[in-house]
Amino acid sequence: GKLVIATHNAGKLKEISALLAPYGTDCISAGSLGLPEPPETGKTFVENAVIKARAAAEASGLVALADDSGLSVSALDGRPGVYTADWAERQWFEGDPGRDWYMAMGKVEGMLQALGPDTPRDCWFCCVLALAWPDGEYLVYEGRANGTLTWPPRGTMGFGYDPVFVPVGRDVTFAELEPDEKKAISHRADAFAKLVADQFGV
Ligand code: ITT
Repeated sequence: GKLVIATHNAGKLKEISALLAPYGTDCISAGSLGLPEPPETGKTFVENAVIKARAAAEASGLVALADDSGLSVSALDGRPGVYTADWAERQWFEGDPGRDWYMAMGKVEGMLQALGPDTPRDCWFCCVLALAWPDGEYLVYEGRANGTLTWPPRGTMGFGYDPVFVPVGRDVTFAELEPDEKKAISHRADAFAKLVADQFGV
C-alpha cells in the first residue's frame, strides 16, 4: 500500500526515499498531499515523531512515517537536541536559509568555544522514526550516529548540520560523503535498519 512520508524537510525526504527504495514502497510526501504541519510540542524526539506521524495518518487515512531528529552536543548537555531545527529557523528566520544554517552551526560552535579550548567536541545525531496507522496505532524506531563537531563547516552534500559533523572513524564530514556513504552510517540509516527488520523482516 501507500506510505505517506510526513516531513516537510527536503533533505530528509530525499534520504528517506533512498532508504525505502529497495522495498518497493509507494511513497507520497505530506507536502504533495497538502497536509498541514502539526505543532511540534513534544519535549522528546519520540513525542514529536509520534505527533507528526499520527497527524499525517489521521488526515490522509493512510499509513504515515515521520522522522524527528537533531544534533546533541555532550558538553552542552545534549543541546540543541529536539530544538535543533528551532535554533536555525526561529532565531534567524529572515534571510536566506543557507545563511540561517551557517549561523545556527556557528552558534553551537560559539557555545563550545566559550567553554574553553579543552572542551570535548563529542556529539551525536539522533533520529526517531514513527510509523502510524489511521486508527492511531504507532511504532517507533530510534537511531544514533556518534561523532565530533568540527569548525569551519566543510562539504556541500546532505543538509542541516552535516558540514560540521565528523562521524566516528572518519575524517570527513557528513557533507563531504556521497549520499550512498552517508546512507550506510547515518542515524537515519540506524533507525531504518530497525524499522525494516521489524516491518519487512530483513
Ligand atoms: P519535519 O519536522 O517536517 O520532518 P524539520 O526540519 O522541522 O522537518 P525536525 O523537527 O526533526 O525536522 O528537526 C531536525 C533538525 O535536525 C533539522 O533542522 C535538521 O536540519 C537537523 N538534522 C536532522 N537530521 C540531519 C542530518 O542527517 N544531517 C544534518 N542535519 C540533520
